[in-house]
Amino acid sequence: MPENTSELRPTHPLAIAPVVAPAASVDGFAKQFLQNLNFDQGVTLSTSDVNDQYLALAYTVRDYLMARWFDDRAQQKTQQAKTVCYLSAEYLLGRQLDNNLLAARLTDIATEALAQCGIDIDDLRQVEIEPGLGNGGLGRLAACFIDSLATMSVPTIGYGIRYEYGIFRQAFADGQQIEQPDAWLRMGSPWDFAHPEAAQTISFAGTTETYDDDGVERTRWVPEWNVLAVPYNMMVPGYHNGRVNTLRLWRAVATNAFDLHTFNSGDYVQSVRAQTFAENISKVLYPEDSTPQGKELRLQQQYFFVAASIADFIENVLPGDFDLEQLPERVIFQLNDTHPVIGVPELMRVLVDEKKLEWDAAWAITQKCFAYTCHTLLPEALEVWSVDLLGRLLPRHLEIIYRINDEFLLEVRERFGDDEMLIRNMSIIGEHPYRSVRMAYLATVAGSKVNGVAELHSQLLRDNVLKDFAAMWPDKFTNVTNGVTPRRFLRLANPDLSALITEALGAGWTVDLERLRGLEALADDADFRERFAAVKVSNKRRLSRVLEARGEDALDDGHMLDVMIKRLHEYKRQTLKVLHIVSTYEGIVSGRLDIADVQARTFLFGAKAAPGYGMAKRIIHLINAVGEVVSADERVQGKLKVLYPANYNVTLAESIIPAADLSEQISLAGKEASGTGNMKLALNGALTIGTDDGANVEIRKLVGDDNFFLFGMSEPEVEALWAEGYRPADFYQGDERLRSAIDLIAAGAFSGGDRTVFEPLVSNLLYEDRFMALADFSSYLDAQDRVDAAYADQDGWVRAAILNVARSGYFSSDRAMRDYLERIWHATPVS
Ligand code: 26W
Repeated sequence: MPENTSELRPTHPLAIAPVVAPAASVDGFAKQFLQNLNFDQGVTLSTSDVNDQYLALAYTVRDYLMARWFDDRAQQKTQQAKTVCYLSAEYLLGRQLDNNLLAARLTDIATEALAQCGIDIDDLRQVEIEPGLGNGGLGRLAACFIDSLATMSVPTIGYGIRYEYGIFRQAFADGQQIEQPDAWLRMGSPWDFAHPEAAQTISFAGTTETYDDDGVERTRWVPEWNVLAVPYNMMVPGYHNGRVNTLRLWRAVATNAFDLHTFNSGDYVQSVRAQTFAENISKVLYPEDSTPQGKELRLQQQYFFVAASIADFIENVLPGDFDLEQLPERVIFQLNDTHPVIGVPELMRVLVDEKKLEWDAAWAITQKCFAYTCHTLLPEALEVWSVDLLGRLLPRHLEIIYRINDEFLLEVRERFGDDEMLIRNMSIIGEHPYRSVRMAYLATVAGSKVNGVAELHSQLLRDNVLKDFAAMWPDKFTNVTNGVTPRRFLRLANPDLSALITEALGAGWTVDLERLRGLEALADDADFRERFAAVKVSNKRRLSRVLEARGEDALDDGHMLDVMIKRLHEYKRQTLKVLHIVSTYEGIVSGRLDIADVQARTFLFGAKAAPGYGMAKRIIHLINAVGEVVSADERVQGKLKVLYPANYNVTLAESIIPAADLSEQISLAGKEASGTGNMKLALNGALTIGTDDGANVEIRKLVGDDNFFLFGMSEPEVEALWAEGYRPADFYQGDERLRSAIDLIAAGAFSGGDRTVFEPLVSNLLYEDRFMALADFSSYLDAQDRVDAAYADQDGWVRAAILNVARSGYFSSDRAMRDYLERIWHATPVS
């Protein structure tokens, strides 16, 4: 990029003056909006359509945040403060407009200014397509974390991938999931800024060679091909503190996009092959959220964004003459699961091969610069890459990993002697079923800290998954229980409850959620309970309108809203929820249950299944099939209703969560690392029915046993039953309710009498049931009876709901960030 070499110096007063935000007034906003509509969007108000108006509105909100963004980015370059670089392959951001309006205190001004232009801001809200750059928990957590870090004025750069296609759009055909591409960029993306001038060249494949460098033997990588990584910056505004951090997402572009010679030879397809090949890297998000497919493109994606991010930070954030020995003082790279861990050998390559540091010095720096968060307990979710693939795509990195492993195993031998079994178990290189690199082990060896995302999860990491490493480095292991941002999931999603809380406690809770404790006393205040209950009813009405606008059924007044919203996975046990619905239905139609005693319920599901996950897709089919029959059967007199709106995402969650009465957190104990939906629902006054799994344990401890419906085996009980040999059929035989429910499904009651449709699902339950839904069934149904009884006492229920809100302040992502800052990052907010 040519330097600006002219001798000219800015003299015009405006060129010298600092950039100032437009006037934060209705007039100022209207002026800026119309200016953007006319000059940026190129239309007049009268000829503009809602998309033009939405884009112009977005540009206008950006303009108000821009000045602070410039300052914060300039300060980032000059400051001495440590920067948190959050490396995540996923960011489930949700819609940006309202969050940015709220952060910049512009919501009322914008609403009025647009109204004076004859525009209802709510019409523009609906236009925004949420950037679905994530699968589920991990991606949404990253979004909550960067929101908190901005609100807490912590210098942060979120690094990730700007997928052209995000998580697929889910639709149902005959109750079965079908996937459609998520072309989220088609109507424009007003919230990000391309910076091709800061593009990084990312290399792949090729070979390595050693050479003599003034008597020092060095290695260089001779790559075969490369692509350009072009950064797109998104604003991450803090709440009411004026800070604006940056989310820097990388897009892949071909270095030589077009081969004119090949084109002129008439082979048009060949001439652009490089382009399509390169752009494939950031084309689409992998829709798996637990079972890595080990695809080469996925590894390309991981290396692509991590290599670009490390180069960007060293070249564009650090001052030119920065002494890399001091790197750990200036940055912490947080690994959001193992997906970015290839960054470890990449930093080593940069420090040793390019910056010519000694290996040991480079390793010391690298270990201090990385920390690793594990988000799963499922062995199949732990990524491994074959040495064949890694060696072919990143030959130099494999060499570096081998050396890291050799030195690590030497340390193991020194500490624990020549215990070959231990060496084989701890080696970063696994031998079976094929030689592979165990990315979680690499992250653990390289990371300064390793944390789980809930107390139980972190304990299981220490005791099981990474026990040998915890024995070797007990101090390296810690826990930081997840959190969620109260700005999006309470202040924005539930404005009525927010107003009620602010009236009672003042507005400080939005950035200090522990203040919700002040509501405890009001749980005994009948008037407050009444107003709290009224808010829940109005939230249900709002959800009903959202569902009807989507052509779905509305909610029935008087129904308890029983919500299960999360990715579809067998360990989360949506099947157990279906067995409860079928058992209640069977009880009513068989007369086993007196319908008068049955609490009217609407069961609302939201869940996407990874496209390649067959059993998960069958469970989706079963939910829709059961829903169809149960909701339409006269005999249940409308007392049971099943709703399953398609394409569950952040925007839909923001409508469902404030309306929920009951939060289903029913995973098999020891399988859900934490959960975050559980926190959002409790914060919005839903009561939880759940197992002692993940963060449920901490929610139950804080809200109190009386305000939580616990059921099922504990993790040790699960281990014990598994060890003694689990026979699901025994539980089928042992429980008449369970048998009747399963027999109904097996008989084809929900598939037009066709027994074959759900046979695979039924036989899996009876003969395998890896996640023990049958073992926990009776305890679950007993707990559901307790729920019915509790809900019948509305005053008691509302009291418990208020206590859930009051005692959930701990689950703020601000608190989680404070834990990371103190215990892992050793970084501080800047004034
Ligand atoms: C395909 C590879 C893969 C494997 C695991 C992709 C994505 C993952 C993620 C780690 C899965 C995930 O989202 N885990 C969830 O992370 C949340 C945030 O910490 C937790 O609250 C959930 O319990 C956990 O399932």
